[in-house]
Amino acid sequence: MKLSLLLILVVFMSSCQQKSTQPAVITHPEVEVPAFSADSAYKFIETQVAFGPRIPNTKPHRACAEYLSATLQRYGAQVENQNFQARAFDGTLLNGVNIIGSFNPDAGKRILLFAHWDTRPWSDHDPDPANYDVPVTGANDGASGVGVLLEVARLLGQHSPSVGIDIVFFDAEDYGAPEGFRDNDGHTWCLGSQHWSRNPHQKGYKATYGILLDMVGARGATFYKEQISEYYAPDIVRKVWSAAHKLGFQQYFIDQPGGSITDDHLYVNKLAGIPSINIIQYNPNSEKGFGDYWHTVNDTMENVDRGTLNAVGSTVMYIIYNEK
Ligand code: AHN
Ligand code: ZN
Repeated sequence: MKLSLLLILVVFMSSCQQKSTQPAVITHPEVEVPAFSADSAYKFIETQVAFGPRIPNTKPHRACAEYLSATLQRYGAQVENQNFQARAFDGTLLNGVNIIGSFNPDAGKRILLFAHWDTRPWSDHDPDPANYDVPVTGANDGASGVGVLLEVARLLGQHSPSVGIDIVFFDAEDYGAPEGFRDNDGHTWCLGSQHWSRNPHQKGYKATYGILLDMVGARGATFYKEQISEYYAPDIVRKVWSAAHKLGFQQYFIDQPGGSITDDHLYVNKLAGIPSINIIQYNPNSEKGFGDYWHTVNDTMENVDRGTLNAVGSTVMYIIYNEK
């Protein structure tokens, strides 16, 4: 009798003690973020490059569009191909297609992720003028952003996030007038995003915010805080850069102001009214700003690095799966 009483007392006391060591505040457990595969993203980039330059009005362009929309569909997205025509700076009528893949189409809260999928018809920043008429291969400028987002799409198909996600691949971003062209009004770039921002795929389409990925795969790339992003969506810039730092990617995501770059996010901000940021390789302290390969014949697979893809892809995944 005495012994059992003692036992009960000991058990009672130890259970009390255990309780008192529990934290007073219940901390939220970390959410599960599916692992981004840089290998997979790399392959998505290779596949795009293998079509040849993705220049509007060409066969490789049409074949790649088919591939992108079929791949989004395969991963469970609701896909819409938005065909449009736009007049280029030189008078060419471009037949473009914006490709939209929606996950959780009925969710009210939506995040927009976008990248351009076309490639530039000219290497007009090549050090050798003989290469000016050579199309850009666009491993980084074009295929990298799309490659990262296709890998995100693959993971979204396997693990549904709490929010809705719309992935948009914009066409005809890179058909802009070369420097010094007579009619260069600065709005000759981003023709696909200009069209979509004026005519979204759904009437009154809104997203809480948007993230543009442009040139996110080069070896040694750095991402400074782009200034149009800082103007329209400073809290999204802060959120993305601090997520990247938390994940250990501070050598890629630099906590300093970058350039002010006319890109697809400008029109998504200005015309569609969706606060959007641009993760883009642009170093304001370097002579060219963009990477050395930019708009040259060297924008090839040799320049693409899995470490950079991983930094960007893992950061985007972290952002998506931490949204409620
Ligand atoms: C301008 O050079 C005006 N904008 C750069 C946007 C761009 C071109 N991104 C990739 N290629
Ligand atoms: Zn370009």
